[in-house]
This record gives sequence, C-alpha cells and structure tokens, in this order.
Amino acid sequence: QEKAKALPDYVAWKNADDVIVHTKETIETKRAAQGIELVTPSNSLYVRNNLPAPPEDIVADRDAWEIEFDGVANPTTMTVGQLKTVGVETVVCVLQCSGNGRAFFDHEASGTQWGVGAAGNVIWTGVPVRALVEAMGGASEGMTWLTGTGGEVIPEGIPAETVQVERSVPAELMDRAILAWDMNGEAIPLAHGGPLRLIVPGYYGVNNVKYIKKLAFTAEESPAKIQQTGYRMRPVGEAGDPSQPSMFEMNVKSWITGPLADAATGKVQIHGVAFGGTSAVNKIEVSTDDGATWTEAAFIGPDLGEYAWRPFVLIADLPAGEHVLASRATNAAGDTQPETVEPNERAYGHNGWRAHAVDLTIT
Ligand code: MSS
Repeated sequence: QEKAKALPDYVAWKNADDVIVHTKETIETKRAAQGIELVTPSNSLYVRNNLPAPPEDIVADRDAWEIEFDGVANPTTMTVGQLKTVGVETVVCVLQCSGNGRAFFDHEASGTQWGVGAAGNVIWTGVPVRALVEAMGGASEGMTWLTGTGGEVIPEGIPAETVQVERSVPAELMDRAILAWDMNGEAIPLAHGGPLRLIVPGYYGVNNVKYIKKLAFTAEESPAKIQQTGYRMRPVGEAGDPSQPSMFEMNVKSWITGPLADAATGKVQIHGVAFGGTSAVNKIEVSTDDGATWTEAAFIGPDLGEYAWRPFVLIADLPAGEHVLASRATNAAGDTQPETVEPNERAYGHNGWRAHAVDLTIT
C-alpha cells in the first residue's frame, strides 16, 4: 500500500484521517468521511488549486482586502469591510470540481484521479452581487459576461492569460452569485479563497474564484487559457476551444458513502449524498442488485435549498453474499442520473450511477 502523503503547510489544520493528499494542490475528502454530513466540515473539505495559494498574509487583515469593480456605470474599488455594509445573504451549495469522478472514466485522462471526494456541501455568507451592481448604477450596456479574477500574483515574465485564474460566467448569474467572506460560520480559510470568494451556486468549482481581486461585467469571455480552452467538454483526443461547452452548470448526481466495507447479514443502513445541480434534488433511489430494481430512499435532515446536497438513507435487508449498491438521483427539472456517460477528453462531469456503485460483501 502506498504511504499517505502528509498535509502541506497551508492546510496543516485539515483532518488528515478524512482526506487523501494527491498533491500539494489537490486534496480529496474520503468517501467514508462524507458519510451523512449535512454540511462538509471545513477541515475535511477538498482543495483544488490551479496555482499555488497566495501567502498567508493576505488573510491577516481580511477587511482590508480590496476588490475592483468594472463594467458598471460607476466603477470602483471596495474593501471587504465596505462590502459588509452593502448587503448580506447566506447560501448553501455544493462545491464540486469539474473533474470529480475522473477516476471512473476508462480512457485514462490525465489530471488528478478524483473519486467522489472533490465535492462538499458548504455554507457561504457574503454580499449578493446584484446588490453591489445596483449600488454601482447597474451593469454597462452590452456586457454579457460576469468575469472574476483570482488574487494570485503571477510571476514576472509569464504572460498572465496563460496561468491567471480568471473565469467568466453568463452575466445573468449576478442574480444568484455572492461575494463571500464567511464559510461554514467562520472567516473563509486561505485554502478556500479567503478573504473573499465569488460563489456561483450550481456551477462547477472552477467558476468560484478564490481570493477574488476583480469582478467585472465584460463584453467577451476572459482571454485566460482557463476560460478559452480549459474546462471545456470535448471529445477524447480533441483540443480545447471556445466553441465547446464550458464547465458551468453541474448535473444531477449522487453516490453511496456507506457501508463501504463488509457488513453482517440482516438490516443494513445504506447512506449517501445527492444533489440536483442547478435544480433541487427531489428523488433518490437505491439499488442493491446492480441496478435491476430500485427502491426510493429517504432524505435525512433539513432541505438547505436547491443548490445544496441532501444526505439520504435506506434500510435494506441483505442476505449473505455479494451485492452491488447503487444510487440514482432525480432533480426538479426531471433529470435523472444516467447509467453511463460518454467519455470526454478531460474526464469532466461524470454522473453515471453504474461507475459510482460500490461492491459490498455481506457475511
Ligand atoms: N480560484 C483561484 N483563484 N485559483 C484556483 O486555482 N481553482 C478552482 C476554484 N477557484 C482556483 C480557484 C477550481 S478548479 C476548483 S475545483 C475550486 O476552486 C476548488 O475550491 P476549494 O475551495 O475546494 O479548493 Mo475544479 O472545477
């Protein structure tokens, strides 16, 4: 067995028992640790950085962090302290990397081999973007994109657009997006984007720009590589280009988080998590016979909103032998998880129920 890698310094506060350290910039939550957690504890939430995190001193005086606004009638720069006076809202949403589930594809795409753990359910508090835009006299004419720029300082000599984490989402997302300073009831840790992070509920992780230093309404999508050719849904073997679908809206998804090891015959408590993507999850089914038959499972705990995940449970009577446990979620829009998905070059967006199934031996 491979020796577990130690937690890097900037996330030394994470719970080492609950995570898999793939690299310094990619840390996954263990499937068993996701359990039936309504909200993912910050110390077990996954981390994914495209660039090394900025130095810790950017969170020394959080309220002093500045963000520039552009593409509005009255462009301005504000501190986090000032943002806190404009408005406040809390949203619970699934934060999930586009590549979550990459390990379940067969075409051996490069990149971190995430299982189910590049996802968590997180509580974010911050100012609604629409309140800020209103305060700044509205978005300028013809601006169809909302573009956020990450606060990493790009070393001199490297053209910024090749590495800068700058993402554009359709401008109407300003109605849903918030600029958050708080995560799970505490100031956002540096690793998760403190002092200030753009949250676009229902959208893949990459659109949720950490340590955001600029938010602008723009006429075009960001020229950054991460927008133009990166994070595109494309056939295996094809290069990325802006005509391909960008990793924006998440799809409906669920997976079982337990039991993952052998269990004793009799009543077995099967549990997991389910979410709808951009439309609320409203049905979850579990199969104990490799998808031949399905039984509706029960959601556990309060509904934290359309962008949140819901833990679920099914008590099943399982005889001794081998069982394949699978789960299948449906959202309010009527989308149900497919059995399988087509491969795509970067192995993004896997929500096929079969590959997410778990083998269980009952003794
Ligand atoms: N932001 C910034 N600034 N930078 C980086 O790198 N990354 C992305 C997001 N944001 C970044 C950002 C990604 S890509 C993801 S997932 C996310 O983030 C994660 O988060 P956390 O907190 O978990 O770490 Mo894929 O789609």
